Amino acid sequence: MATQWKPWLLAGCYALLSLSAFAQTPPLQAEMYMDPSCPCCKKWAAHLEQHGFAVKIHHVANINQTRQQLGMPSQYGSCHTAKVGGYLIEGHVPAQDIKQLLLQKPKAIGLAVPGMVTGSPGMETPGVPNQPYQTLLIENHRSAKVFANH
Ligand SMILES: [Cu+2]
Repeated sequence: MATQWKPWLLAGCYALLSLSAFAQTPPLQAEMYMDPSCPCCKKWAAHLEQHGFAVKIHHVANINQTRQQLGMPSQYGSCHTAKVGGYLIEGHVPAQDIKQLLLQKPKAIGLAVPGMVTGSPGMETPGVPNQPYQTLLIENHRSAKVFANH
């Protein structure tokens, strides 16, 4: 039997289409691992949320161990590690760098801002001048290169 013309069905499809067209793009998902007592980690999570990320926080007792388990080389370590789009993001990496990474999709472990740099997102300290820093692209366990200068 031939499919009958069902205008109401078509109207329903258009309604769905226009709904999805006007809906906001889905937020970028970040899974973040941090020590619950880390205030600058929370500030970095807020920074990501301000830039359109949905952040799911996992509290861990030993972030060094978790970082190692996730696969971020410990020499690039900072206070928190996040998983975003198949990459690992270590430390106070600016949201714009993560978005750039997701656009470029290089073959890499992820990005890192090692240590705790004053002035990086979540590490802003009133009265203390911002330090210049670099976001590193961690290619593998032996090599890394500069991804962005800040
Ligand atoms: Cu920190």
